[in-house]
Amino acid sequence: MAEGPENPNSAGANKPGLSLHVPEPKFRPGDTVDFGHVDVDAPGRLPRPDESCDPRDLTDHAYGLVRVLGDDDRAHGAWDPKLDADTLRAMLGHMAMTRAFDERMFRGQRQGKTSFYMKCTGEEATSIASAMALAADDMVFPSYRQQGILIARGYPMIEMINQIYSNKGDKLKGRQLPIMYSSREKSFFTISGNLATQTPQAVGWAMASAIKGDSRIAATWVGEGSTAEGDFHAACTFATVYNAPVILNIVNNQWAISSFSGFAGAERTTFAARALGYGLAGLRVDGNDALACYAAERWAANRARANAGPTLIEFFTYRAEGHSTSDDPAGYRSAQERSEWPLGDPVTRLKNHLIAIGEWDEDRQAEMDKNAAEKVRATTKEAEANGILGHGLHHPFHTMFEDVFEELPWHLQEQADQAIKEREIKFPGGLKL
Ligand SMILES: Cc1ncc(C[n+]2csc(CCOP(=O)(O)OP(=O)(O)O)c2C)c(N)n1
Ligand SMILES: [Mg+2]
Repeated sequence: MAEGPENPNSAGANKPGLSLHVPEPKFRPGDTVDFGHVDVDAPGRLPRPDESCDPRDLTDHAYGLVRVLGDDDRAHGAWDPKLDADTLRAMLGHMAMTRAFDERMFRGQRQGKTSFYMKCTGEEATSIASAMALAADDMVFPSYRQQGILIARGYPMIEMINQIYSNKGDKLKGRQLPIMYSSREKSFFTISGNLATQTPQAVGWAMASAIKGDSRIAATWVGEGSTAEGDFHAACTFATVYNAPVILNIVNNQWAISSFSGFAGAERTTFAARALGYGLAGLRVDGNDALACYAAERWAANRARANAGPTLIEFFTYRAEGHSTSDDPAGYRSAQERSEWPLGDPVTRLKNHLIAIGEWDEDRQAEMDKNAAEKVRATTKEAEANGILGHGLHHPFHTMFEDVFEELPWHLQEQADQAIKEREIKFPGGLKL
């Protein structure tokens, strides 16, 4: 068709100019924060459908919020997992330990003992309570903020610290960025820094488990920002097409470093509602309510184990601290957000619940916190004997060329020799390599 005013489809004459919407967070540094726009469901409002239900029966669950713990610190409604007091105390213990661990490792980075650390403050329930709802040998494909899973699964803390320090005790030989753990024994898949790659891997693993007639399911955790990656959508497609026994957990802590969740689509709909379009079961859950996190994950695990289908869970939470030790959130968001966040703190809420049901008190909490800090302190000391950043007690330099080929090919041998020579020039008589 010809260009020009005679063509009704051409640009120009009498047509409104198109405009693009660029999301902008509600609050910037210095702003007063009001979370009045955040819909917070009453605890116990949503029913708990049968695990084998049609995903279409979960529309309310994808837009609402599954909550159990009320402002009265009591458990409410059909999603109450009715855990015994010992299990609740164990859950609180893992959460307290994770918080103590994060505090110490963060300080260790500031002291120059490691180059990098990431805390999960405020998000502990999304990994710990959910991991406790799985079987110990279900395969997990976490992101970098689920250290709570390793703590809940009893992974030795010394191994975590050795990895963070990249020292001679580090089983991964310093080849992974600090905190990118891996444990075959704990069915904990190697963490990758390439966002969202773990999601199709989890689905693929779950498909293989089903093909083999195994009974183990897979679960993955991914940040809300990372759901904008194509990998996440490929994962959803494969999961729904093959009815893979998998749980896709989205941790919506509302920030992706300095980008707010709007850039991943949060202004338009909920992350749980993504499930509807794929025909996946979708649940949106109060991520700071440990009982709700446990109940939702158990529901999804039961569904997967019964071959009733995959589930996508959105844990609605808030990243209480910086993205990592390389980040300063004061530069891009209001400091008031943390205190104004309406869903509170997951550790405090679980503690208050245990107190409300007469199974805990402040003295025991203080003792628990003290013991956690002491265990972390002692283990840190033990790990430091294996070396910290820059003290030369790491794996020998040439090991970076090993473990790929059975025999080192000549060109890599050449590169290794050259690298070692350069290092000797740079640090004459210094580091033993
Ligand atoms: C493919 C890819 N793109 C970008 C990055 C850089 N990056 C690392 S973490 C991060 C933010 C991720 O945010 P989110 O998914 O919300 O997870 P959170 O950190 O909040 O747990 C970005 C952009 C990366 N590691 N990989
Ligand atoms: Mg995030």
